[in-house]
Parts: sequence; structure tokens; C-alpha cells
Amino acid sequence: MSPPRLLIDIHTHVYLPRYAAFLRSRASVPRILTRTSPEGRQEERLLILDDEPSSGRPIGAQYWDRDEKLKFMDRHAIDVSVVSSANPWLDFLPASTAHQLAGELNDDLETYCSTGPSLSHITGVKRLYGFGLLPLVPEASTEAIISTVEQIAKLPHLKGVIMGTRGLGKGLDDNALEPVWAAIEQAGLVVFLHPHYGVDKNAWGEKENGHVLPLALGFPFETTIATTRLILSGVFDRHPSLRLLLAHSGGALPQLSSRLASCIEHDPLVASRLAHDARYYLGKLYFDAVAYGSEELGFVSDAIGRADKYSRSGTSAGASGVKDASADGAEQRRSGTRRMLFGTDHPFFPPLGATEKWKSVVENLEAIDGVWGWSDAEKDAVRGGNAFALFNLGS
Ligand code: 5CU
Repeated sequence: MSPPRLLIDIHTHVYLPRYAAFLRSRASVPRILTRTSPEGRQEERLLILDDEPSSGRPIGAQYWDRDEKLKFMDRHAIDVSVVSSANPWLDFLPASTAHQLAGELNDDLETYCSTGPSLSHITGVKRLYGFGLLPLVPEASTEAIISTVEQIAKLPHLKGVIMGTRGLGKGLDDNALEPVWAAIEQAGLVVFLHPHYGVDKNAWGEKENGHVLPLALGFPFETTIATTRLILSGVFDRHPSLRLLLAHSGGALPQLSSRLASCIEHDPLVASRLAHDARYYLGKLYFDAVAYGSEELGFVSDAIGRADKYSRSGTSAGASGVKDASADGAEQRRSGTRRMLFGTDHPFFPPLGATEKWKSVVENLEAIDGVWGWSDAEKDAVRGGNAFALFNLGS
């Protein structure tokens, strides 16, 4: 049976009230501060990035209030949202605080989803689901992290975990994370990999470019590096059922994947560690469709869709280790679309003026609609069918 036609937002954030209160109690970044605005009003400001101006940016109810999330969804005809805590999660906390807060916030998010509305036209499907949080910080014990994975797995409306790129402080290729990947794989949770730190700020030069370079380039480069390190560590060979969803369409990874494959091929140490050509692993990943352009989405689906050609298992691999292309270009593109999922990044990127719809959302929807070569069914899948299947929302 084909999945129902739904618009499902898998990249949408919240600072749950408990987390917002915690940020208000802090005197250093990340924090929420109250100040007197130039017009003399009391207003709250959010400071999460190390290098943002000390006045931060405006923050309001759209960051924590469920009714605001639902209003936003209604305004954009979004049926279902899979909501995740926004960065920087628990990264900055000592291990015991992170463990306790993770447990409390996971329970809060379950309540946020379970006590929310259901879809009126499909029995048993809620409008809100969530990604839980793990206490991934230096000094965290494996037991604490695994017990939190187990907690999330038991919460029926939490379908995965959102994760930054630092792991326990040494990145996601840290051997100490091995039992964590195993537990997540075993629990069937989806990992939503999301950036926060960007790359070395010296790369941005001295001109005042606001948030443009860290957000447009730093965030996706961070995801590119973290995912590449995961691939190089062999995590996907050891955990073939691990499901990882990449923010911002995987950053530059699709564009750089053949170069990555070539560099590995020329480095015997790394090449001997991996069971497959690097391009094969793209087909094991999921990508949000938060890329704002049709050409980029088409390119990503092509890069994902050819992954099977690069499997080294089976018999048809030639001397290069690459299988004969059995699928034509159209079939490749089709199979790539099965791993792409609509997202908005709400409440970030709000419109600058008063508009009914958010430009950032409209652009992402128009991008899906305009991809050359995607059929109507494939566009529907990216808009919601793939998320419905990945998160098993019909069960
Ligand atoms: O504007 C930003 O800083 C952000 C952020 O921090 N996290 C996110 O998901 N999108 C935009």
C-alpha cells in the first residue's frame, strides 16, 4: 500500500520550556538574556554561537510554544513535524547535569508530542513526533548514554535522537562511541546529525558578513567533515542497519564523494579499513531536502542513487571494484529520492518582514517541486512519504 500524501517536516526545532529556563539561568553562552531594546521595551535575546554579537538575536514564543509550532505548521500546510531540540543541546554541560537534563527533556518532548493533536484524516497518526537527546559530553559514562537510548526507545513518540558532531569531545569516529552506535542501531532509532560549531573562524576573514559564512558554509562543512570521519572509521560496515539523517542535504559530501573515494583509493591504510568504495556509503544515509534549490536537490539524489554501483559485495564488481552500471540514470535518480526528506529549519530563518508564509519554507517546497526528472510520486515521497516510512508513523 502506498503511504498517504502528507507534508512532513523532519528538520524543525524547539527549545523546550525547561531548556529555555535553563538557558535563562546562565551567565555565559549559550544563554537567553533579557535587555532593554532601543525602543525601551524589555526583550529576550538568544546567544548560542561563540562568535555572535553579544546582543544575540531576537527570541520569542515560536522557539518554545507548541501552539506557535502548530500555527506555523497550519500556515504552511505541514501535516506532521518530527521536532528536535535546537543546538547546542547538552554539549556544554558536565556529565551528570547532561544525563539528568537529557532524561527530563526526553520526557518533556514525549509529552509535547503525545498530548498534541492527531491528524484528522489518518487514524493513529499524531501531528508531532520527536528526536530525543543523549548526554553526549566528555566524561559521560557509556552506561548513562545507553540508558538514555533505552529511555528514548520506550517513548512511543520519539523516533530518533538528534546529535551534534563532537560526540564525547573527540568527534564521531571515537572508538568510545562504538557501544552507543550498537545501542542506537539495536533500538531502531534514527540519528539526526546536525551542526553547531562550524569551522575555524579564521577562515572567514575580517569583513563583517554577519551570520552568512558560518551558517551557509560553516554548518554544512562541519556536517561534511563529521560524516566523512564516520565513514572512514568503518561505522557503517560494523553497523549496517544504522540510520543516519544528515542536516542541510549532507553539506558538501555529495559533491565531494568521488574525490573522497579517489583519495581513499590512493591511501592503502584507509582503503584497507573499508569494505566498500566511499560512494557506496552515501546510499546508506538519509538527507534532508533543506538545500533551497532544485538543481542541488537533483544533484544530491543522483549522488545517492548511484551508491549501489560502488558496493564491493556480490559478483559484478570489476577490476576497479566498481559494479557495472545496471541502473540507468533515471532509475538511479529515483532510488536517490527515496532517501531525501522535506524540512524547514523552523524557527530559524524567520521572514524579515510581515508575510503570511516564510520564504525559507516556500523556497524549499518550490525546490522539490522544480527538480528536473523527479516524477510526481517521487516529489510526494520527498515531501512526506519517505518520512512516513523512515519513522514508521503508520504503526
Ligand atoms: O541561525 C542559526 O544559528 C541556526 C542554528 O543555530 N541552528 C539551526 O538549526 N539553524 C540555524
